[in-house]
Amino acid sequence: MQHTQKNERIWWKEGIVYQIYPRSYMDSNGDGIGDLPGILEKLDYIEGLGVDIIWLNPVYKSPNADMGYDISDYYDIMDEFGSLADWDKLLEGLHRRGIRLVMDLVVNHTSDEHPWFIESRSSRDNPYRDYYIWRPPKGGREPNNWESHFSGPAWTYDARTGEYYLHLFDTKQPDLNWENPRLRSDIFAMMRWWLDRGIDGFRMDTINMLSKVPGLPSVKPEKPGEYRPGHRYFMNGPRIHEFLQEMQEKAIAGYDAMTVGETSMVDPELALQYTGGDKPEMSMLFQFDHMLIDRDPAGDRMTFRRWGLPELKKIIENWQITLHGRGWNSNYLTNHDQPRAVSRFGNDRQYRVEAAKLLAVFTLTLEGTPYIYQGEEIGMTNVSFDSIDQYRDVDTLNHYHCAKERGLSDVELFEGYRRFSRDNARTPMQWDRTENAGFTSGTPWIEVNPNYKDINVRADLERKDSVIRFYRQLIRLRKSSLTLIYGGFRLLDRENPQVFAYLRRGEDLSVVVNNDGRVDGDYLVILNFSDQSAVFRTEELEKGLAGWSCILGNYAEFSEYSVREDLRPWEARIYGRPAEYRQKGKNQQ
Ligand code: TEU
Ligand code: CA
Repeated sequence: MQHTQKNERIWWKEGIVYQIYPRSYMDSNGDGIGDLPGILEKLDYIEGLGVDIIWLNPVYKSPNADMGYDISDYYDIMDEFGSLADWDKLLEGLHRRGIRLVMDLVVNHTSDEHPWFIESRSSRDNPYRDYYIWRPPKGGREPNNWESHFSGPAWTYDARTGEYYLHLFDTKQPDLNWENPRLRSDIFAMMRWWLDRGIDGFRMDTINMLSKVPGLPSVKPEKPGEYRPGHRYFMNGPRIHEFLQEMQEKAIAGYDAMTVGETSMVDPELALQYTGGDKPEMSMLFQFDHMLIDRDPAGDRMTFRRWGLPELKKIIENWQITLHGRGWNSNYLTNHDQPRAVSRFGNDRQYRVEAAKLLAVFTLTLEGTPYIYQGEEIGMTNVSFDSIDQYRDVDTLNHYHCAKERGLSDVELFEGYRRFSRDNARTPMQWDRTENAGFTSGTPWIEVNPNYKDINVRADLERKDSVIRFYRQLIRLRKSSLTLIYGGFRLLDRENPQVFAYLRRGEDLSVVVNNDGRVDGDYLVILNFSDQSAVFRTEELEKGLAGWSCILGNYAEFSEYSVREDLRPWEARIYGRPAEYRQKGKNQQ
């Protein structure tokens, strides 16, 4: 059923996802922390957006070393967020509105406060010892030279049993040992427990890191005291396909559920194996190529690199074309780990509103499931903190402490954090212009972006050129069109450094459509990704317009039948033409 995937119309291909980071969405009780009752208060708002699926970041019991990605009980809700009863109400409220719920699945690691780890570390012969990855010291040091994603060594020594445990992330996030069949079956049982409770799928955290190369080799060349990313020894590791197929078989099969894997270091060919093979291992995945476009490969995760629009086009084209009809894309420009989209890919000053809308057009007119991250729908921006005390994210804090040891100055470090810190996306949702943006009546766990008086849901709705209303319009347009969801993608004017333009073609849908008399037309999307006006010419339109007319644009005035005038800064236009014109065009040729 859900995993014959190829060529089939399925709800998770046609749905639009809205991601909620609960800690920062809405605080209902004044403790400064967003919570489930807070989300419940906003259900009408969410429904009003027209989205179909909610992805909720982790809400399980957690000491919050990594904001919920360190789970101490998979079967309960963290105290700050509420109770299981609140969660049931949320699910019920969403389902009543026809909105599905996808939960985060964090199974590469647990918290060190999870009972399994407490048992595991208690003695070498504890039955849970093998749920985690323990190794004896090597020459008095770590078992290998892998570096944690959050800086420093990926191993922590535990004096009680005289061994090290592996943690690819924080020291409070020990990696689970997926080689152990008992661990796997406990995880699958937990997944079924949530599915039986009524959820509609999982977003699978760092899912392609589960299988580590046996022997856990060091990265060469080794230098004492130096730690290096061990990616080649655990990304898409030797047993990953086997583990994921087993997961589909033992946890997902039999449920009408979607899965989206968070998979960095995956190219489109590998994505086909994950999402489109004979035994699909997930419905779709998050690829990272466009998330790396502005990072310096010679630097670290906080170092910027200049990039040009043709690079972005190449990445998107590669994914659109390779997966068409063979796998399934997901389209996102930001999430809780990434900078705000409008600050990163757009303009968050003079043209903020135009750029936010342009990026909306981009996300919602590609093939693949679109993801909207909370606040993106009003064009929220990065935050400009200037003291390390204002940051909360373990990733930024660890980076800071390690960099300070190496003698780097605050000035250079903060430039990186203002651009790349994950806290940029984690400042509270901006609801209105009252104190703390209407997020909390108490002290927020992380400061509200000081621009909340101008940028907030209420103010946006009051504007004539509202970003949010533009999103709603676009969402309606997307849902009304099989071409926008399933149509073929053709890049135009590849080298144009300012304009990203493409066709979505109804004649090559990636799915077989029942003959219900609906024939869908074509779309032409033209996006000026720059602060200057731009020229764009295409034969498609030059040839006497051939039925094209402009159906949506992000400037108040646009001329319906022409692209002959220049595009204004960050201008986005969608042209459409009915299927008959395509047929006519063909007959004439
Ligand atoms: O992120 C995994 C991941 O690869 C991140 O380290 C990402 O590359 C980085 O944040 C970009 O700066 C997932 C979760 O989304 C993240 O919030 C967790 O911290 C992490 O897993 C550990 O569970
Ligand atoms: Ca609260």
